Amino acid sequence: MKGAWTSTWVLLLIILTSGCQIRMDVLDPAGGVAEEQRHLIVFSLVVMMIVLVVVFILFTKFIWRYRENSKADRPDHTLRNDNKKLEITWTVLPVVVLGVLAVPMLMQAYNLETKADRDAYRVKVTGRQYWWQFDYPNENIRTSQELHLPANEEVVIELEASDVIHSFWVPQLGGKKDAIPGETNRLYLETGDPGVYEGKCAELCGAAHTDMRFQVVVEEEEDFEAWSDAVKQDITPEETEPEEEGSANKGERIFQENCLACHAVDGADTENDRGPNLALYGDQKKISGMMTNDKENLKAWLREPESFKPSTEMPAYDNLTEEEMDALVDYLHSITSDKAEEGRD
Ligand code: HEC
Ligand SMILES: [Cu+2]
Repeated sequence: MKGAWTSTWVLLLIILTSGCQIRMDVLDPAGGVAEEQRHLIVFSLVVMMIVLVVVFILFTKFIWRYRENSKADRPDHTLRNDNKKLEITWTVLPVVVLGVLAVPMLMQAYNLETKADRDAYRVKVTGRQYWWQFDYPNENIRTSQELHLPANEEVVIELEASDVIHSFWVPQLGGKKDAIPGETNRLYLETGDPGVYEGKCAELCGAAHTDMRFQVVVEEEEDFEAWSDAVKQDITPEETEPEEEGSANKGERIFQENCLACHAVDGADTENDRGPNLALYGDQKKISGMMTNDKENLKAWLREPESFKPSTEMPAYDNLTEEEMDALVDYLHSITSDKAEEGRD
């Protein structure tokens, strides 16, 4: 018995603590669509609670009334269906309840599908094992893992996949939708106030599916424009003489020798896209959508990406010396929008 209590407590502790690490809260909407969806959730919950309460009251009443030794009338124990009124009531009532639930839901689903054909701000999102690629046709740029969107804007996400089926889901912005290879699905969303919202793949797609996370950065129009301008710029560490080559310079060289085949760094939709586009990587909040983008984590990621994302295509660079690794990380972290502005004047 003691063991049972202990495991209950441990389970409770796991449940209570695990939810707090990454916030993906459906009931805390940050945009119009998610808000309507919360109304639907609350509405269905209320309807279902009413049904539940009525059933419980009747249940308790009957248990009490026909308890052992009670003097209640028990005319006949065989089941007979001769009470027309009751028969009709419990056939019609569930149909009415289902109708009450279905009508607003179908209306909203229809409404969202119609809005997805609107002339809203468009982003093409491609799901790939196990990361996300974002193409912005208006801005003519490409980024990965961090989706930037202007605040208070209608957005249509055009969903595609390059390998298997994934599913795009940002709970605080609205519902989820599948990204299917060879097809384009449209998902209508509305952004609200600026903020950073967590997203996740919601369709089992392979060994690292659980960590196929991404962030959505919603920002004011002018910040969004400044960001997209910065992505377009070619940011290189300041030139130094070879004998006093700075760490970031050295890192850039290592990067060009080892990584350029899979990673672009300039936000362009180039051919070398087997890995995420690392445009403005120094500003990116997380590594691979899942851990803080600091020096130690980035080194750990480059040395052994498989330990974070099993079966990822990203090779392990455990052959680099500590100094080379530092240089590489310094370089990646030097690609920031601050540098882009310096470069402009
Ligand atoms: C064979 C192609 C390939 C090569 C070569 C490669 N990578 Fe990657 N890289 C990937 C893929 C694929 C991912 C996506 C992993 C994931 O998140 O699922 C990735 C992810 C990353 C990320 C995380 C991106 C993010 O959004 O946080 C970094 C940083 C990175 N690579 C740096 C490097 C560096 C530095 C090198 C060279 C030393 C390199 N990569 C070489 C394929 C490659
Ligand atoms: Cu996926």
